[in-house]
Amino acid sequence: MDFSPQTEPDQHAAFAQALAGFTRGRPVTVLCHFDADGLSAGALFARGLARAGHEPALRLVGRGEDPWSAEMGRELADAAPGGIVATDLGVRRDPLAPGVPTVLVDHHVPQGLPDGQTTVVTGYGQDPTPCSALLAYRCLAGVTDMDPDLWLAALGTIGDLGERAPFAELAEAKRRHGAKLLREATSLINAPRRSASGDATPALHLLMKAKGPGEVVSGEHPETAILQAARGEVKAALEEARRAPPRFAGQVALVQCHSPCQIHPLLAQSWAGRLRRNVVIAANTGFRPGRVHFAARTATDTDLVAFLARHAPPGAAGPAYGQGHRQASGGALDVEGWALFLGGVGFRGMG
Ligand SMILES: [Mn+2]
Repeated sequence: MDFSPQTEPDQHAAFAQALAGFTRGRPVTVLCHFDADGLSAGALFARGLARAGHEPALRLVGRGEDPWSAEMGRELADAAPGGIVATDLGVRRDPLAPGVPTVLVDHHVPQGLPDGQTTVVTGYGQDPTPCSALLAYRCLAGVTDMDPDLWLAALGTIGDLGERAPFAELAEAKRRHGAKLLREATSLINAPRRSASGDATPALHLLMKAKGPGEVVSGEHPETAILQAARGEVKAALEEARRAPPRFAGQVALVQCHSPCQIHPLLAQSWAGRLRRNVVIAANTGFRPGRVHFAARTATDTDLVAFLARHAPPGAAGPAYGQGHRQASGGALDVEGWALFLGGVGFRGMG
């Protein structure tokens, strides 16, 4: 794909121009991903657009939902918004809703580039690469006063890139609020995405209510207790899963768990830190009925995307199989496909 990285002035100009093309007098639909970066970006757009005189309508895109699905297309067409802002949800070629002016604000590898009615603001290719919340903050700061919401940009940045990410906005937020408070708020906002329900609605409500990170953690809003419970649930599930010893076939270490929580990436990550000569695969048979979800991580030179492509079970691997990058990949297979995969990797009589 022919793609050249955008500069910050490019991003400002693209966003301002797209916003000017929105139909006034109609609400603006804001679609966001459900991790700390996506939620913070969504809250930033909702707050900033309202301040700039628009009427934002937030729509969280939850676990298992595809913003480019036919269902979402119908929902957007029915809402007939004056414009759409979709953030932290990727960049693809097709329009989200034909005929509706749209801006995609994102930092993942673009899967295709749209034309015409869809504007792309992406951090992809920029060094250092800003996350979605930071892009949201910067885009809106060109349009309205965003200073009171700087902490939201920091939450998203810490969520995706860690508290040492080299951005002036993050440094300023740490100076104002302290790294510890921002870290704790980020951890709470990120908790629901791995819980059994996967429902991040309370996290988004809390980000819309709170005037700062102190209000996210204080407990003065009822959502905080819900987020704490989600975090506790995930922690307990991970601790339980970590007791199972890995099994080995050549270079591959396999850890299995059975949990409704999305703990397989955390489990793979934690074993990859200990088994530094192995490709670690953590499989979760309890996440979706009839499916085996797995995460692969490694500290070795093995390219996991190539490894998984080499071992793809014929006919069973869908589009979600083997995405990601060299050191972090994964997928989901049905039970038969999983048994084939395990056999191919060298585990006999399992599955
Ligand atoms: Mn992100």
